[in-house]
Amino acid sequence: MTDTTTKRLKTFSGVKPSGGLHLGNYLGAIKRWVDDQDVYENVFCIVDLHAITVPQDPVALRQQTREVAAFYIAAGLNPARTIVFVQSHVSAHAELGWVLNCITPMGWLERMTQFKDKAAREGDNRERISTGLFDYPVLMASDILLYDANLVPVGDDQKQHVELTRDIAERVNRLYGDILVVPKPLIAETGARIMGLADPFKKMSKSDNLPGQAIGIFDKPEDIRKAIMRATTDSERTIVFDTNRPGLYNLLTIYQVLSGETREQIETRFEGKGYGDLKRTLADAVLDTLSPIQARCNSLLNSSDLDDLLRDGADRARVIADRTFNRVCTAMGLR
Ligand code: AQP
Repeated sequence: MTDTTTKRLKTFSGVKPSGGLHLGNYLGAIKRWVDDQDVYENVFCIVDLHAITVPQDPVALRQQTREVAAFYIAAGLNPARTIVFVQSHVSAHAELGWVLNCITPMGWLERMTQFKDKAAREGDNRERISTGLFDYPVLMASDILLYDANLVPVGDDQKQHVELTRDIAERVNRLYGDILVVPKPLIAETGARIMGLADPFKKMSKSDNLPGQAIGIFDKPEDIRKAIMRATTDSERTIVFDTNRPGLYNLLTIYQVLSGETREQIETRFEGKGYGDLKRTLADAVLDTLSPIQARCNSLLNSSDLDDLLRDGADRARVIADRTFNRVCTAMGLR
């Protein structure tokens, strides 16, 4: 379907409140949403229904949901221009999710690498894996399709799920007429896959408990500095962007996204210098970025304004989502 209601392209994306936000979430997703905020018409969500695909403590989930929302706004999303809301507050997400379940073949979900990775972590204990974890890419398709999003700004790990969303939308359009906008993933050239600091072969992730692996957005400055100073590198001497040196490459990539400098400028800056210099400069850059955001977050978390903003965001999102859901229901004979 071609959307003619607005001149600006529409975006939709979200973050799961499944644990502490980390630098990868910020650099791979949220920072880019903020940077491009005026280019697109945006809807950004805290996807709490995705978080419950693995067990969550209710008190912690509520707190994490508010933290993600506060972080969006503290990082620079302007709720007057951009719709920010919590997924479970708009019932059409789950409703369209069910309808799309009935259209999506199991085989498509069995091919999703993120499910295979997460299921593999449980080993033989398949009883512990929820149906929701298997099925969550369909709910993600519902999230995106409800807002007629043209573009989905995500990190590299979500690309396959956006491709699945395209397949689902195309199938619906083939079966029921041209009723859904087919979206595309929007993935940054730099920073779309921030790796762990301790093990740079694994992506930085909320659910990874390896000490020093992730930089938590709300970590104390001394802990952030310590994690960076202890980051795994190698025994070579030059500081250059080399994908065969994954620890160094990752640190330089983080610095590149934060500083906005080119690779050439960065290599020149660190010519003749050692890892200690690079790590100290990087730690300063991370703290310079995160400290003011943390301060703004803390004041939002202590205010009821945040809850009012989320209520307003859900009211605005609901109008759009219900319209799309009704369009699908009508086309399928459910109205
Ligand atoms: N390491 C990363 N580098 C760049 N981008 C990343 N994203 C996640 N990790 C990195 C992007 O952040 C957005 C929100 O991710 P999510 O909360 O939906 O879940 P995820 O991708 O599964 O992230 P985590 O942190 O690894 O969560 P857990 O451990 O709970 O599964 C997405 O755009 C994602 O691409």
